[in-house]
Amino acid sequence: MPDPKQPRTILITGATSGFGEAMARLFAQEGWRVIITGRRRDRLEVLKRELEGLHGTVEGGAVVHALRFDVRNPQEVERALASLPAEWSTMDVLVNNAGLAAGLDPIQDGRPDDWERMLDTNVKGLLYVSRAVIPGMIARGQGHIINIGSTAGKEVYPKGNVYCATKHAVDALTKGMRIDLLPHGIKVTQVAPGAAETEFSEVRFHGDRDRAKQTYAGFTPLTAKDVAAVVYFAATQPPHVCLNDIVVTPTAQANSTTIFRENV
Ligand code: NDP
Ligand code: 8X3
Repeated sequence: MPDPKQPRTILITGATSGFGEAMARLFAQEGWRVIITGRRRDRLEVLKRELEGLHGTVEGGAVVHALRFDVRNPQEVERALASLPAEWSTMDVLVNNAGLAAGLDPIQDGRPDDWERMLDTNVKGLLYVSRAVIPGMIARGQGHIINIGSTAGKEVYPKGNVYCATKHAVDALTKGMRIDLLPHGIKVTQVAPGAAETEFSEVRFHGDRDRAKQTYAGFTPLTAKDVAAVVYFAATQPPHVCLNDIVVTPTAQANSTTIFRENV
């Protein structure tokens, strides 16, 4: 059971933008020790400096530790996590957030390199990071894994094919992890957001900002802060409470395929 007097430690994958960055800001503000990760070293360094400037240190130690790695590379993942100083290596919470969509095409027109990026990041990357973190949680007899799924993991939408498949996999892996980790006192939660305006659509449309903007035309999407608040809520329940699965959408969105857009 976590000692309520000790600051808690969270590792967030994909903290260089969007949900992960908003989570890093919120957890640091609330006094957590935050391990931020991603591939873009410059962004990690800027965020670490900013959060330490805002929140100083926790009990004489730094409030943020930055780790650069690509979740798709199992050796990089292992090396990065093994490099953590002892005081950072006892994570209370892991958020598997790093992920992306690449392309929005009918299956017959999909690009295999897009498929590989999505499968390698959203499914295999989540597994590699979890595999590196879970043994420590088992040894400590406690921990919490929060997987960022999607409404795309609940229902498939037109042209969503492979992205939806990866998020259905996250849904299944979350359930499987919860069963397997039950005897070890480890909580496993899925947070499954609907449409949220981050860098997600710019990445999906290979940098086409105008097309990305159209994704959110005529309704108010979720913000990264909205999703961070839900993750924080899940992470701060009492030890005997596990939120298994949280679907959060904009008010204008009913499910993966139904968004009410005004004047569009
Ligand atoms: P962003 O594009 O803003 O952020 C994605 C993050 O993932 C970045 O920090 C990026 O960091 C990181 N990332 C991507 N690929 C890798 C990789 N190979 N290795 C390490 N880190 C990686 O998108 P969001 O914040 O919106 O997305 C976060 C998660 O939420 C994703 O899993 C996404 O599928 C999911 N989601 C998004 C929704 C939305 O509408 N926005 C809705 C539902 C779920 P870097 O490039 O520095 O490596
Ligand atoms: C992101 C939400 O609807 O673009 O997972 O797939 S959606």
